[in-house]
Amino acid sequence: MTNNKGYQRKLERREFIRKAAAGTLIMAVGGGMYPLAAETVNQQLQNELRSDGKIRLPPGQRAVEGLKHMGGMPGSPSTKDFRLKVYGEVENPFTINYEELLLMGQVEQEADVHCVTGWSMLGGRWSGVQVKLLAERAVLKKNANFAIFESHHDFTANITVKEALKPNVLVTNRLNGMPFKPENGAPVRSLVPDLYFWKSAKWLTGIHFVKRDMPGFWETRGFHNVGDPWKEQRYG
Ligand SMILES: Nc1nc2c(c(=O)[nH]1)N[C@H]1C(S)=C(S)[C@@H](COP(=O)(O)O)O[C@H]1N2
Ligand SMILES: [Mo]
Repeated sequence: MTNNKGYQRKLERREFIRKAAAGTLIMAVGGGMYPLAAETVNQQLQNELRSDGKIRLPPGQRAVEGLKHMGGMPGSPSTKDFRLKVYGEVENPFTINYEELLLMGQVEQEADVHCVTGWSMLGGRWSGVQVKLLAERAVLKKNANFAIFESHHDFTANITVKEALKPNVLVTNRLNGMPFKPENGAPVRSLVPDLYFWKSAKWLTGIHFVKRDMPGFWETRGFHNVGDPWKEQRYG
C-alpha cells in the first residue's frame, strides 16, 4: 500500500484538481499571483495518465468541481423505502433492503465520471458495494451476458456483464463521505466510471441479468449503446 508521502502527494493532487476545476487555482508567476486558466489545466489533465494507461481527461471533456444535476424522474430518497432486486439469468435471485445491501461489504474508491455533455468530475470518493459481489451472491448463469440497471419510473441502462464485473463498478450510496442529494440519485445509484455517466443509473431499484442486450433509456434515444468516453462513443 501507499506510504505516507505517497498518500500526501495524492491528497495534494486531489486538492489541485478540485481547485483547478473550480477555477481557483492560483499560480505564482514572476512575482505576481495569477489564476491558472481552465484551458491550461484541462490540457494538463489530458497529458496525465491513469494507472490503466488511459488519459486522465477523455477527449472533448473539461473538469468541473461537482456533480451537476442532469435531471431524471426521482424515486423516494428514503433508505427505508429502498429495495434492490437482483434477478434474471441467475441461480439465486434476491431482493435486499438498504441495511442488507451495506452488510454485504462496502468499499470506497476514487473514481472520475464523464458526462456526455462534456463535463467530468475527477477524483470523487465513491462508497458502496461492488456489483461483482451482488453477482456472486446471485450466481450468474452461463448465458448472463448483459446487466441492466433498473430505476424508478422505468429508466434503464445496459452494460455488458464483463463491464459490470469490473471492481470499480458499484452500487453506491455515498460520494465524498456524504449521502447523495435526492436529485443525484439518493439513496442508491449505480456507478460505472469507465463509461459515460448516463450508464450510472440514479434511484436504482434493480439489476437484471439478461442473455440478450436490452438498450436502455438513453441508448434508445440516440446515444451510443456502449458509451466509451475514450473512444468518444457519444451517439449511436
Ligand atoms: N434514473 C435515472 N438515472 C440517470 C439519468 C436519468 O435520467 N434517470 N440520467 C443519466 C445521465 S444522462 C447522467 S449524465 C447522470 C447524471 O447524474 P447527476 O444528475 O447526478 O449528475 O445520471 C444518469 N442516470
Ligand atoms: Mo447525461
